[in-house]
Amino acid sequence: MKNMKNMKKVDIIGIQMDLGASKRGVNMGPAAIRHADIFAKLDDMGIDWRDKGDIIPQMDGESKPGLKHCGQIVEANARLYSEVLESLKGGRMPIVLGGDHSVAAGSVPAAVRHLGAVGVIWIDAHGDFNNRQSSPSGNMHGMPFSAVCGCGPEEMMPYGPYFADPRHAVQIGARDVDAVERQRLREAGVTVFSITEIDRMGLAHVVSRAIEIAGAGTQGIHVSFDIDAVTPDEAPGVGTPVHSGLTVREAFLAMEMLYECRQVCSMDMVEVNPILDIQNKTGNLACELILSLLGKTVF
Ligand SMILES: [Mn+2]
Repeated sequence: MKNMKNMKKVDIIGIQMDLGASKRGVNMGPAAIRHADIFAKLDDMGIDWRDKGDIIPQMDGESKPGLKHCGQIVEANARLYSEVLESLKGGRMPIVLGGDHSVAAGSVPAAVRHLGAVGVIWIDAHGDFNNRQSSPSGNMHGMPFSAVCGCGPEEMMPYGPYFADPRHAVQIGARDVDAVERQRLREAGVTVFSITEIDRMGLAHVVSRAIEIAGAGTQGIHVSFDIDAVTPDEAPGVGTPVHSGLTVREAFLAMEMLYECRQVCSMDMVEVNPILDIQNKTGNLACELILSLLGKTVF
């Protein structure tokens, strides 16, 4: 493993993407997280941060059958890929503010390109493991986990074979997964800790297993956090809410354990939708979870 101990240099990269989702509004997610005073709080923690601004998708682009807004998503993700790669090369930890979850198809391959083998921990109510054929909607935010694991759609990964190995890919918090998607996750060899396993084994046990699976034999762990993993009573600003999710404390515990493992190389915080939120409750929570992953503790 490359030395990621005390990595206190952080780059914030926003991407105003909402073309992968069915509802508009997550393009304002980066602003919501910034308005939660993320930079003042990073200063308080003594973290050296840079704000690399927001990537804004182009106005027009191609759609393909089964891949809505494919052209714009792939083009914006290519810019995200370059930014994430540049940060990693400079020894800085990229934190990507989405945007819908399709942006992970730009960030994860950059981490793989830079570090070689990278484990992925995907914290989400959904599987995000569809491809063009299996997706019922054609919404590309339901496909990035599949894409970064090399299971398609190929259009989302134009950078070269910078895939995460599904044997080091872990899903945490699933509670709304299509039947075909479930089959695809199994066949790919992704480890899934659904909300039921979390209930049975406890979040701490699940996360320590996830760190073992994603971290053993890899050069780093990419954490992709979809805020809809958290129960919608606590995170109402999401486009695809699913009842009975992670509690806020479970989400913080996951972040604290991921900080302590010292293997996290990069992170996405996605799907904050300010239009659907209540007084930026979800934006504030997303901000605090990022800080927790960077080492903010309660005591
Ligand atoms: Mn997602």
